Parts: sequence; C-alpha cells; structure tokens
Amino acid sequence: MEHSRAQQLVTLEEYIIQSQNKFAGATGELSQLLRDIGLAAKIISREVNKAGITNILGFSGSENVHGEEVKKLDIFADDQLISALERSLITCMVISEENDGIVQLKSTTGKYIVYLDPLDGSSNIDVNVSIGSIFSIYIKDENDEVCEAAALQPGTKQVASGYVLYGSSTTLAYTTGMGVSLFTLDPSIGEFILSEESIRIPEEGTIYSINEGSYNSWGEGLKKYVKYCQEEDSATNRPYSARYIGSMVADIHRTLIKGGIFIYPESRNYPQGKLRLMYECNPLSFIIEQAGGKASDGNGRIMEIEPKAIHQRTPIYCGSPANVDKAMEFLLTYKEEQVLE
Ligand code: P6P
Repeated sequence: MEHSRAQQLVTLEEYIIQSQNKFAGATGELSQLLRDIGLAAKIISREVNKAGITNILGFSGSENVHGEEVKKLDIFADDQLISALERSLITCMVISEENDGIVQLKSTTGKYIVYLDPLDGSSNIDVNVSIGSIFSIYIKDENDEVCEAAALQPGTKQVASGYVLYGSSTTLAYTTGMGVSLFTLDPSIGEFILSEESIRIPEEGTIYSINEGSYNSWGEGLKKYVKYCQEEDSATNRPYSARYIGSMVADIHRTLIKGGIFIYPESRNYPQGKLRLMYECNPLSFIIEQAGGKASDGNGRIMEIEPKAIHQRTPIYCGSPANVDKAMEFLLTYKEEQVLE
C-alpha cells in the first residue's frame, strides 16, 4: 500500500540555511543572527502565553508561587533578545525601546546593529490582545566607532527586518530584501515551520485601520480620506471595513495578509506621530515594501527618512499600494488648498 509521504516541513533554521546557500557571498553570520532571534522568540512566546497564569499566580514585579521574581514581560523580552544576540558575538550594539541609549554588547568588533521593539503593545497583554516583537538589522560601517551616530542609518540600509506576532498562534515574518516569508511556531516540537514564502500584499484592499478617536486632531486631508473610505460606492467596494487592534504588529500583519491601509498620523497629541521610526516603522515598512506595498510618512517614503535620533517618531501610512496612493492624493490636495488659502 502506497504510504502517503509526510508533508515536507521546513523549519526556520533549515529555511535560513537554504536561503543563505542560494546567495553567493552570504557569510552565514546574518543567518546566525536570525536564528538567535528565532530562539529568543520561542522563549518569549512561552512566557507571553503564560502571562495570564503569571498574573493569576503573581503580578509582574512581584514573586510568583515559585518564589521567582516576575519581570514585566517587555523587560523579559528585551533581556532574552539581547542575551541571544550577545551569544554569537556578531552584533556590536542594540538599540531598544526599553533602553534610553545604545546597549553595547561584548563584541566591539561585531558588524551588526540591531534595533528592537522587544514587546510592542505590551499594555494589551492584560486584555489578551495579540502583541509583537519587532527587529531591524543594519551593518555598522567598519570605519565607525560603536556609537549612536553609527546607528543613525535610513531604513533603506536595513539588511533584514521582521516581527514575531504572539497571537492565537505565534507567527514570525522576516525579509532580507528577497521577499517576505512567514513561519508558524509548532509548540509541540518547538520549531517555527515555514507557512508561506514570497508573500504579496493585495494591490488594493477594503480595510482601513486608524484610531478614529483622534479624528478631531487630524489634518483636513486625512479627515476627507477617512470620509472617502466610509462613502457608499459599490464600484470601488466602499464603504471599507474599519479594523483597529491597537497593537501595531497585529494591525500590520492583517494589512500584509488582507490588504488595505494602516495609518498612525501626526496629531495634536503626537505632532511627529506616535510610532518610532527606527524600531517600529522602518522594519515594518521594509516588510510591507518587500511584499509589494508602500509606506509613507505623508510626504515621502518612510525608509528614506534620514534619522536624527534613535527614538524619533514618525507618522506612517502603509499598506496596499492603491490604498496608500489614494490617501496621499487626499493629503496633497488639501495641503495645497491650505497653502493657497
Ligand atoms: P493608540 C501600542 O501601544 C502602540 O505602540 C502600537 O503597537 C499601536 O499601533 C499604537 O501604540 C496604538 O496607539 O494611540 O491608538 O492607542
């Protein structure tokens, strides 16, 4: 009797090595770095999925029933990622949302610079909403010292970026500039398994994602664009659906898979926008662009912004190219009118 062959499972480690072998000159160091991040992600996933029980057994900052200190999960995630990166001695510094300045690692000769948002949206843990880790990887110029200035590079210089989404399942997405691949963690074997490669974002989507509570503090162009999304017009599949999770990695992951647009604009409360350029917007813009999408700050490409500070913020409009183009049309139209007034 013919045995049905087991479906070929490809682990993250196997995929990284296969991908590295495809590209001449791939040193294997970036592969090692991605594997280190994958390991930390598995450990973080285990703790995030225990969070509810941790809260029952002992709140963060206290001791749990085992007498262990229960760390805030975002500090725990930061520690895990930094120690994983420290192990392979190829990363010289980490910039993370959890640390004001650069974190210099043991290896001053390591060629990589890694930006981290170790646990974005961590305030959502208490209400069981998906949260995520975000990473962005650069190479330090060999003539540069290990310092903040060496890390201030535009997003176009990223050699890799990605995210881990801790949701109903734990999903890892990454790109090295050759398309976007998705992996799902199989906790029963502790491996990230390839679920999709060379992902393409839909050219146009029918979902818009923005916190409409800030409507009154938006510019005229954005107000008119959101009203456009809400108008009845079957020929252009409107009204769109409004979806806003309030956890950037989850909103971006849905946009990558289903299409549409995610917006966090400048506003009275956040005149430069709320989201961070270097460890939220650049890495997620790299993913969206590599899947065929667009990412703008309302004036130009997010990844072309010349950073002035490691924690600087930026507005972001990103997603399906047709949706981002339409939003930019509205911003430009009403910007010009405002200028003419
Ligand atoms: P608001 C989470 O706190 C976060 O940093 C992002 O993950 C998310 O997109 C944004 O802030 C939500 O902000 O102002 O809509 O609650």
